[in-house]
Amino acid sequence: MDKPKLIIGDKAFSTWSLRPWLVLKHCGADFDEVVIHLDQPDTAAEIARYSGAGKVPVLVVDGVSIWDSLAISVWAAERYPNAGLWPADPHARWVARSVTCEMHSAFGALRSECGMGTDHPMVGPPGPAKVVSEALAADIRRLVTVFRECRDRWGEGGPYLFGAWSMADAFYTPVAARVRHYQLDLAAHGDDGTASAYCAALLSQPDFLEWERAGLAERG
Ligand SMILES: N[C@@H](CCC(=O)N[C@@H](CS)C(=O)NCC(=O)O)C(=O)O
Repeated sequence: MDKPKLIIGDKAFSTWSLRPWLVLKHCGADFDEVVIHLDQPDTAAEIARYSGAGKVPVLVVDGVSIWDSLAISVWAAERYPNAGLWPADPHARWVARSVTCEMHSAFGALRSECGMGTDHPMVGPPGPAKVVSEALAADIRRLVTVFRECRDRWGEGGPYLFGAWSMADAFYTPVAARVRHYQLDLAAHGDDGTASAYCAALLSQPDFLEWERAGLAERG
């Protein structure tokens, strides 16, 4: 197998890129990184060199492009079966896959109303507090519930959703960054402290801190 190449967007704000990067780091994978700056005149042409879907992240392995953060993460789980990307307990594993897919396909208001970009980076100090719409409030309440249910039932043994760090945590790390940047008040949406402690754990995880340092350096 060739050394895989992960094509990502700017570390300061490419939330989708962060997920498989965290996953590959967790697996101890040896991979090269190619950063394509987003929102530039040549962004589309640069991405098109790797994927017709026109989005990053893309992982190139043996000349084959795997696009989409979930597809890349599933590749990693297959390639590194002993890395613990999914919980060992089958019940926890079923739910870990469900919450990972829920993050991938839902939370539309959180994504659209709390977007990340040059003016709203996921690194550095928080921006101004967000005025929370009803749709966003519903997403935050759902997040708080997901976090509490997973932590209460399976969180023993570590600070993450299923105790030890798993793929689900990779998918919720950008959420924690949005919560921080937009100063979303989790307690006002039903958090008993579990969700905010979980977000703090994600944002102090060493691989995320490495990504954040690189994102800050990118911004100069
Ligand atoms: N569902 C995709 C979404 C990827 C996505 O939206 N990527 C954004 C960057 S964070 C992108 O490539 N934007 C470039 C563009 O639209 O020009 C995934 O999970 O990988």
